[in-house]
Amino acid sequence: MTRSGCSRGAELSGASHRLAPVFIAFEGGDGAGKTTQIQLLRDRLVAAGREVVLTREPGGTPLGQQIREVLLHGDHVAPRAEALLFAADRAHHVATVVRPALERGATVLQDRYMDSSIAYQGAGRELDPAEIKGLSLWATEELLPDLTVLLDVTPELGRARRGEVHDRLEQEADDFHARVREHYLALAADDPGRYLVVDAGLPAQEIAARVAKEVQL
Ligand code: T5A
Repeated sequence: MTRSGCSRGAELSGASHRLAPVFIAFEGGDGAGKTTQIQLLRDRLVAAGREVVLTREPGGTPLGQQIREVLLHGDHVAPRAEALLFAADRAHHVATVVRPALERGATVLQDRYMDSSIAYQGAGRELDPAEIKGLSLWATEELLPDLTVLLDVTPELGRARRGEVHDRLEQEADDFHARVREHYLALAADDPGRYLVVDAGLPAQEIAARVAKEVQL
């Protein structure tokens, strides 16, 4: 049990998902294909009769949409303020959307979660990743996903897929995105039982089949 009484959702200890995962986060660099994969998995889960909540960070709540606008499309935000705003979005999102969904037995598919902050603000902005992780753990009362699908994308492929319009984070140089990628891979290597790492350059249906197998569909 987590502190909020969710029946699943891994504890801080990082338990691996021996049961079918119900809180699944999708992570990866910009343009990795998260949105595509979440929709494919949602279709399979719904066909299997499961209630699915599809959500995202930043911006999974009305308050979060305002924070998203500031973070992605506003003027310069100092790095520590940026980290706090992502954490504030996460705290409100988990409290009002994610935990209630898990408590009623829904499967939550989430486009980005705390690993995005650890990789982008911790490694990308070169703040301390451990401090950024601590901030998100506090914000979420230590709710970890059962499974994190990491779509591993090179900065070059991500840039090629993103198209012309770039938000504040996407505009960062390739070395920023290279640090993000390396840190994501390090997070997965540290806790292999809770991650599925897939080459984002594979065909979408092949990735979807690997994810479905991991989710026991
Ligand atoms: N951020 C976020 C932080 O810095 N800290 C945080 O704590 C959090 C939560 C969010 C930004 O905020 C940052 C990270 C991000 O920079 P966003 O608008 O949510 O920005 O954007 P992204 O999450 O980066 O999502 P994108 O829409 O850019 O990419 P996706 O969802 O990963 O990719 P998707 O599925 O939209 O696909 C992109 C294109 O590639 C094609 C698709 O058809 C699409 O055209 N595609 C494939 N093509 C070939 N093969 C495949 N396998 C393909 N999969 C998808």
